[in-house]
Parts: sequence; structure tokens; C-alpha cells
Amino acid sequence: MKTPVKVTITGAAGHIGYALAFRVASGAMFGPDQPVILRLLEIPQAMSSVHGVGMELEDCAFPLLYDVVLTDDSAIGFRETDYAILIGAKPRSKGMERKDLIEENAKIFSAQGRAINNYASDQVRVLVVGNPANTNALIAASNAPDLDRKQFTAMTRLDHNRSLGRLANKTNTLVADITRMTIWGNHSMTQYPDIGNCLVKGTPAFELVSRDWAIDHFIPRIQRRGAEIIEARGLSSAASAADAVVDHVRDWVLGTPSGDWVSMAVASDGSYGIEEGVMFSFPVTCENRDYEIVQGLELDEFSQSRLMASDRELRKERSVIEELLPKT
Ligand code: NAX
Repeated sequence: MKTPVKVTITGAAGHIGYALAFRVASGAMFGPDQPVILRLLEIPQAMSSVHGVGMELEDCAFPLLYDVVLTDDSAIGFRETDYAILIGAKPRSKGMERKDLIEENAKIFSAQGRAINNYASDQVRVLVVGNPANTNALIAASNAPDLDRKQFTAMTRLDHNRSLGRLANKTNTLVADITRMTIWGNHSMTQYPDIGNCLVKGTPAFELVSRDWAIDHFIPRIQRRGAEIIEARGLSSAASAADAVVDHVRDWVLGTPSGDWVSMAVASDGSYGIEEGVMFSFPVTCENRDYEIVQGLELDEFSQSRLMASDRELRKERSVIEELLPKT
């Protein structure tokens, strides 16, 4: 058996954390021969609830689960961790402006960035899920000066998977028949789900669906899918979000299939004219816990304008928390 990997999940008593912990413990994330140690990090008010999660994990008797640590202390939660999955975030309360939401979360994620810098493995890989995910990832990475920016990512995989599901449904194919889906930009209403490079059983998607369908139906549906789920369930996406976390980390670690890519929000290196440093969702290929932004894709005027709109929004979000970013 391999040495166990340590996985920290913040907000583990919440909806997504609860759906995720069991899948990680079952081996869905790292494979059937990789033991795991879970560190479930919560706020003091949720410790009773997270103890219940710990009890249920014990009751599952997962052979791959070597240990579970329940804590509200980030020094313990992130100690030597290999993977930090940051889900816990301050939700938007009634009357709260988006600016206030960004500022409140910036405090949480700057503290967690510092804790990861100080306590985690120097090879840690970080995935930010809590919203506003891209900007939270930016502030966490900025507060971890000893780590590489490439160790920090934010999640747009749920949007990516939603897009695969929708296109498969429309073309009456299987999601496994579709490659090269891309989500560009922010995990927000400005995200750009792009099927311009998609192949469906090897055929360009735009030979099977019209551009009008993409613009008038597909893009807005993906952008509003979260609200659609809330309307139907009365609760926000949880199982599908946890599933997207599993997919994101699994592909980052084990690699993307040849000829395909996935969407991850990562620090821009200036590719496609996006402001350097902002956490922007790009098509990426992964290998050995590393990623590369796919280069050289052709973007028409429509696509360019969508990317720029999301870039503008991310710069604006960054300007809200500029003062909280450590000076370099
Ligand atoms: P819940 O409110 O059910 O759970 C959040 C949990 O985080 C709670 O148990 C809370 O006690 C804990 N928490 C809060 N602050 C914490 C801190 N400083 N340290 C540790 N734990 C803390 O929310 P849930 O439905 O699980 O959603 C969690 C976050 O994911 C939200 O910000 C949500 O907006 C975001 N999402 C992001 C998605 C993405 O694709 N990037 C999609 C799903 C989801 O909307």
C-alpha cells in the first residue's frame, strides 16, 4: 500500500463538504490503492455537526480511510497536508452587497492562505470552491509567499461538467463522446462556456448545433444553472459540486486524457490577453500534479468579448481586496 495522502476539507459540515468527504474516503479521488487521511476543518459553531460527519465516516468502515481529524484549528487542519480543499466560506446574507461579500471572504481566505503557507506540505495543491472562488483563490495564493502560484486553483469544473451534460443532451450523445469543452473566466454570470472547440464523436460541435442555440440557450442556461437547481431543490448544488471537486483534483493529480482538456481557474500568465495574475478559468491539460494552459486556440470576436468581460469583472473584484493583498 502507498503512503496515505492528507486531504484537508474546510467547511466539511456543510452541504458540499458532507457530500465530498465520503467520496474522498471511498477512493473516488485518488484511486483504489491510495489510502487517505482526512482533516475536516470547521468553525467552532459547527464542530458538533462535523463530529457527526466523523462518526458516519467511521460507520462506513472505508478500507482506504486511515484516519480522520476533526478540528477548528487551522494549524492542525492544514499541518503537512497534501491537498487543501477550501469550501467553507461566508454566505451572502440578506442586504449584503457583493463588495461586502468579497471583503468578508477575503479575510477568511487570506488567513487560510497564511496557514497553508506555514503548515501545509511545501508541495500542497489547493482547490478553492467557496465563493467568490476565483478571487478567494487569488487572495489565498497571495498570502502564501513560499508557495508557487501554480499550487493554487479555483473550481469551474462544475460549470464544465454542466456544459458537457447539456451538449450531450442536445446532440443525443454521451458525455464520454464529447471532448475539448472549455469554461473561460470567472465562476460567475460572466463565465463563458465555449463549445467552439468541442468535438462530438470527433465532429465539431458547430456542425451539429447552431451558433444561435449556443448564444441564446446554451450559454445562459449554464450561467444560470446554479439558480435553476436552487429553484428546483430549494437548496444549492451539493452532490454535483462535490463530484466536480473529485474530478478537478483527480485530473490534476492523475492527468487528463490525451487529446482532451479540462477547465480550471488558475493564475493567468497573460495567455489570451488576460491580465496576468488574476485567477481565470482556462482550458488546461494536467500531468503529475501540474497543469499547462492550452495555447493557440482561435477565438472569434464574440469569444474575445466574452473573455474580456470576465477579465474586467475579475480585475474589479481584485480592486475591492487590493488593500488586503500583501505588498510585494
Ligand atoms: P454551506 O453553508 O452548506 O457550508 C459551508 C460550511 O463552511 C459551513 O459548515 C460553515 O460552518 C463552514 N465555514 C464557514 N466559514 C468557515 C471557515 N472560515 N473555516 C472553515 N469552515 C467554514 O455551503 P455549501 O453549500 O457547502 O457551499 C460552500 C461554498 O461553495 C459556498 O461559498 C458556495 O457559494 C460555493 N460553491 C461554489 C461552487 C463552484 O463551482 N466554485 C459551486 C457550488 C457552491 O455554490
